[in-house]
Amino acid sequence: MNAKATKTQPSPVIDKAAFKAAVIKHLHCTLGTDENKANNHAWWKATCAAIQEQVLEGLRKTQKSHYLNDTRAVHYFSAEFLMGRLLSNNLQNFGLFDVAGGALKELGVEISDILEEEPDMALGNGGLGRLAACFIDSLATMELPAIGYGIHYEHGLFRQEIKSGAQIERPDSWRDYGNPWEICRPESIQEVSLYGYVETKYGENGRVLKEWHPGSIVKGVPWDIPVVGYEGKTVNVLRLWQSEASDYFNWDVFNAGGYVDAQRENVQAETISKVLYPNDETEAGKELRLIQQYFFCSCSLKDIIRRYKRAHGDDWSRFADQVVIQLNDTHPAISIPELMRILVDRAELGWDEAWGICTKVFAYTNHTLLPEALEKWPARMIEKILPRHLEIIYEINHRFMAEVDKKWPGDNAMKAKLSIIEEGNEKMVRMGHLSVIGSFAVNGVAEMHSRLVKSSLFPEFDELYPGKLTNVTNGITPRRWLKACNPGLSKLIDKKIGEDWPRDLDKLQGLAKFASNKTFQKQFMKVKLENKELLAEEIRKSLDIEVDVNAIFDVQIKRLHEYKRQHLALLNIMALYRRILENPDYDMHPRVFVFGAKAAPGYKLAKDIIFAINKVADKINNDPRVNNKIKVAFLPNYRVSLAEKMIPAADVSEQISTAGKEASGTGNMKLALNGAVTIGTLDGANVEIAEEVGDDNIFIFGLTVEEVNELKANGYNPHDYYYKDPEIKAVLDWLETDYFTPGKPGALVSIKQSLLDNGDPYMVLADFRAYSDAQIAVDAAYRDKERWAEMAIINTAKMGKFTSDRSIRDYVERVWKLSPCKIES
Ligand code: F58
Repeated sequence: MNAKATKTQPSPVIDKAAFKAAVIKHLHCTLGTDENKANNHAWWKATCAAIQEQVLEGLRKTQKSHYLNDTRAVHYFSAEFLMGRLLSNNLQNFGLFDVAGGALKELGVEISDILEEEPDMALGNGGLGRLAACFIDSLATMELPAIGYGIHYEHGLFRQEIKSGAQIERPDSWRDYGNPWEICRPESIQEVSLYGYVETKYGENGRVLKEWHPGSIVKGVPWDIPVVGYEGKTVNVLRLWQSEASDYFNWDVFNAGGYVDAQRENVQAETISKVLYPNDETEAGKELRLIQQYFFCSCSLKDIIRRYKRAHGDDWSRFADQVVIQLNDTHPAISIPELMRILVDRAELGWDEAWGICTKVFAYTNHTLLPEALEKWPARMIEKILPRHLEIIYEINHRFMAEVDKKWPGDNAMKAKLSIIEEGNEKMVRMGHLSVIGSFAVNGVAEMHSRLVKSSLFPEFDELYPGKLTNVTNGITPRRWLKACNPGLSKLIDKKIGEDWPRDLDKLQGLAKFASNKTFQKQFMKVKLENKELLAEEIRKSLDIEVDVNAIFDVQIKRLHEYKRQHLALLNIMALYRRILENPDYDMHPRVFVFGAKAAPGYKLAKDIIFAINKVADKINNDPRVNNKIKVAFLPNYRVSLAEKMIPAADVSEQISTAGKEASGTGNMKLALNGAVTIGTLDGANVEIAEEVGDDNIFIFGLTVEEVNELKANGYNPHDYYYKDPEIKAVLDWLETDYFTPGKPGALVSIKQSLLDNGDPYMVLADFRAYSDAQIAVDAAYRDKERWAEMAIINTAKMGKFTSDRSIRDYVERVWKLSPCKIES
C-alpha cells in the first residue's frame, strides 16, 4: 500500500505557456537569435534567462526582507565553492522542471540535451568545496540569512584528459561563452592593499598609531551568483571576488610613459583570481595563494562592514550580534588579523575591545588531520605581503602566550607547542593555531574526526578552552544528490512515502518497512538497472567499453590520494584477474569497477596510480580469458555533473581510506542515499553510516584507528605481508613486469616501490587481505537478489541524518545562533 502522498512539491510560479514565451523572448531579445537559428547552447542560455527572471525576483524580495528585519547573518568564507551546474537545480527548486521540459518540447528541444550544454562551475577541488555548495543550498532552503564569500576564479579545477592512460591537465574555461547566472556589481567594488611598509606614529595621549603604506592596491569586483532555496522562497547570494588593477595601480609608471610596464602590472593584478590551485590535501605554500586568500577575505570583510554601517553607523557594539563568519578550513584565517587591523587601526578601537569582537565573530571548521595539509606561512612572506598583519599576529601571539603561561606556568615546551609561531630555520605562522585562538567555536566534520581533533591535533587547546572544540557531521543536499540526479528513484519514493522528503530527509525512514517487500524491491532495483543502463551508455560513449548492466557496478569516485587508497582497489582487481587466469572457472559475479578521480598535477604517485588503473583496465577489458567477469572503466574528468550520472548507478560504494585519515567523506553519503552498499573502513563518516544502516547492511573491514596506531608504533613492515601472502607478492611483482605495459617493463613500478621500499605509509598491504575477503562477501551478498535489494533500500532509508539541512541545523544551534527570516512577497 502506498502512503498518502503529501503534496509539498514546489508549485510552479508560472505555467508552460508563460515559460515558453519567456524562452522565446530571451532567444530574441537577449541572444539576438531565433527559433530556427538557435543551437542547443542558445536554447540553454535562453532557458537560463527565463528562469533567472524568477530567481532575480526572489533575490530582490529576500534582500529587502533581510534588510528590513536587520537580520543576523552567517558569512561562509571559503576559497572554494564547487557548484556544478545550476539550471536543473534552479528549475527543480522553483518546481519548474516539468514545466520547462514541456515548454521546450513544444519548441522542438529536449531539455536533457540543453542541460548538457552547461559547463560545470568547478571552483573547488573536492569535498571541501562541494560541502560549501551543499551548505549554501541548505541555508537558502531553510530560509536562513546567509552569504557565501569566495573567489571568482577565471579557471576552475583543470579539465582532465587521459592520453595513453596518463592524466593530462587542460585549462577549465567555464565562462568562455558567458555565464547566465552571475551578476556583476561594480557598485560594490572594494580595494585591497598589498606590500609596502608600516609607519608608527603617536596620537593623542601617546596612543601608538600604525599606518600601513601599501606598495600596491588592487580592485575586487564582486560577482553575485543567486542561490535558490527549495521551493524558491529565499534566494541568497554567493559573492565571488574578481581581481582587477586599481586606478592608481602603477599610476607613476603609467605617467612616466611606461604603457607596456603598466599593462604588465595590470596582468599581475588580474592574476590573483586567475586560477584555482589544484592541490588536494597538500598545501602549495605559494605567495600567490596567500595573496588570493587575503584578497577575498579583505574584500568580504569590507563588504560586511559596509552593510553593517549602513544600519548601525559607527556603533561597533552590535557587530558581533549581527555578524558570524564561518572559516571553511584555515584558507580564510587571515581574516582574523584583517578584522583586527580594521578595528584597531581604522576604527581606532582599543585592542581588547577589538579582540572581544573578533572572537565572537569567527568560527572555524577543520577538514583534515594530515600534517601536509595544515597551512603554515613563512613569517617573512607575510611580512613582505602584509607587513601590518604580521605585527598583529605577533601581538595576538604575545597575549596568547601570557594566557598559556597562566595555565601552565613556566612551561616553555608548552608555549613552543601552542605558539602561533613555529620557530626553526624559517619562522612559520601556523594558521590552524591562529584560527583556534581567534574563533569562538572550532568543529571537525564527523564524530570520529572531531574526537581526533580534540585528542591528537589540538588536545591542549581543548584543555585551555573547554567546550570550544565541537563536532558538526557533514551532510549533502538531497535536492541535488537524489531528487535532481535520480529522478527515477525520486518518483518511486514520492509514490511510496509522499513528496516532502527533500525538505525532511528523516522521512526516508518510511521506506524501511518496505525493504523486504518483494514488489517494492523489484521497483527499486528496476530503477537501479535503468540508471546503470544510462551509465553504461556514458561508458560506451566516453571509453568505447561495453559493460554488462547485470554486473555489479562498483564505484570509487573521489580525488586521487594515497590515503584514499585507489591502489588498494587496483591490487584487488589484479588479484581477481590472476585468479581467473589461474582458474577459468573462478566463481564470481561479473563486476564493473568504475573510477573517477583527478590527481593534483604535482602529485607524481597519484598520477602513476591513474596510469596503472588505465593500463590494467586496457589489459583486462581486452582479455577474452576474463570472459567479461571484470571490466574496469576510468571515466575521465570527474566532476559534479559526472558524479550526478555515476552515483545513481552504483551498486557498491568504495570508501576504503586508511582509518583516521579521511576526515568525513561526503561521497559515501551520496552513494548510500542512492542505494549503493558501502564497502569501507571505520573512518570518517563511514562510522556514522554504519551506525545508521546497521552492520548487516554495510561491509566494514580493515584496521581501526587504534590498530593503525598500534601497528605503526610497533614498527609496521610491509615486507612481512609481501612475503607472507603469496597473492600480494604475485600482484606486486606483476607491476614490475611489462605485462600491462608491453615493451615498457617497470612503467608501473613506482606503486610497488611506495608499498615496499617507501614503507607503505597508508598501510595498503596491511588491509589487503581483509579488503579482498570483504569483496568476496560483497559478491556473495549480491547473488542473493532479494537480500541485496533489501540492503540497498535500507541504505536509502537510513540516510536521513546526512542531509546538509541537519548539518546546518547543528551549526545554527551550536555555533551560529541564527533565526530564519520569512520572505515577504
Ligand atoms: C575534505 N577536504 C576531506 N580538502 O578530505 C573530506 O574528508 C571531507 O569530507 C571534506 O573535506 C568536507 O569536510 C578537502 O576537500 C581540500 O580539497 C583542500 C583544498 C585546498 C588545499 C588543501 C586541501
